[in-house]
Amino acid sequence: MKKKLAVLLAGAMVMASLAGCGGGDAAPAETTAPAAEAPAEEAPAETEAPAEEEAPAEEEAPAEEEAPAAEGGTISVGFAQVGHESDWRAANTQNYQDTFSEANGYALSFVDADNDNAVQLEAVRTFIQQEMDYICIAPIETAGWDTVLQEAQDAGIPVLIVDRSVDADPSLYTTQLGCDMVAEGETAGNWLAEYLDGAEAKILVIEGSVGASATLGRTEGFNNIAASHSEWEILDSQSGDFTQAGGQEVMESFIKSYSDFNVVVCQNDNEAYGAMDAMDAAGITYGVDGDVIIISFDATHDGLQYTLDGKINCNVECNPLQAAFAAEVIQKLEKGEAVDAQTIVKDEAFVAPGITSQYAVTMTQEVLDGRAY
Ligand code: GYE
Repeated sequence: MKKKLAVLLAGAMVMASLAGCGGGDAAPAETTAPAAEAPAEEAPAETEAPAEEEAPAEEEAPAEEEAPAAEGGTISVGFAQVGHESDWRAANTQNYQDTFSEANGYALSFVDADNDNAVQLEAVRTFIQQEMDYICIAPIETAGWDTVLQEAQDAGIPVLIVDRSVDADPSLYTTQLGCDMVAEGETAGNWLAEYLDGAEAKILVIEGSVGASATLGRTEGFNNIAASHSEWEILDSQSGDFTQAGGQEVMESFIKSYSDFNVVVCQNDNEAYGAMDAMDAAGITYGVDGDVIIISFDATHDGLQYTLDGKINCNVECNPLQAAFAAEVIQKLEKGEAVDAQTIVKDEAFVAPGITSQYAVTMTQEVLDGRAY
């Protein structure tokens, strides 16, 4: 089914939802942001904003299997993915491919941009030319999106900004969904403050890819907490590009430059694996029984295994299973329903056995067994 729909961006609905992941908890958030109205062939009569619900305790995440298009046709979706830099990304890609399957009524065109902005922009322009019904973009960087988003809007194609965010005017896209990266950074900082309990910290940060909202947000959040700890010193902060090789390389250079540090913050699990390799090679001990505290992000299966083993002290989750939320948005738009401007996929944090925290769940084998990615 190929239909050109007018995207109506006027009538602002004021609601954003906080969607649960992991365990599937979900609760509408208070956040207010203008939302795009559902595309419709004719202007819908003033759509009533859904009533702001009380936070339901246990709302299920949207079902993985979405019904095919209302009119029985196939819905074409172009997905411009960041790349394949991490385990998180591999799980996210797999989840989109499983959810936007032919069996579920979709024709998914998938482009792996290999962390190259130009390739990603080109992919989106190709999707516009191909008159996709919907375009999903997991933006490599926050900057540089205005022109192409305007082109998509002019072509009447709804755009979902997924996983990461952009700094473009929200009226240029239909919705954004993903984890709250600033909150993740703050969780890491709050946990460290609780764990150190006033002790000094000499901190090295292995950041993610330059200009990515995941990097900017996690850095900002951690720094928000560090700002109120004069006993903490951030010695250095360098990009490891969200890869294991990048994490290892940055850690090797940190080890050459700094002889006195006791905290390494890795902005994803793969970087943490590289950093651990570099510390192993240099004879530096880490984790609950070591000299260096390791904080990581993502909480993928292997990252949680290291947390359970006490090698990573604290691992802040970012759930990659987000495609069901995108499918839910598309199904609503297909039915002419209004959608939320933003969906925040909820995170948890996990700490090694022996640590108890108000900010994180203590790892157990059971938690690890429940982690599919
Ligand atoms: O943390 C990292 C991936 O954008 C949240 O990108 C995502 C990040 C994730 O490469 O592993």
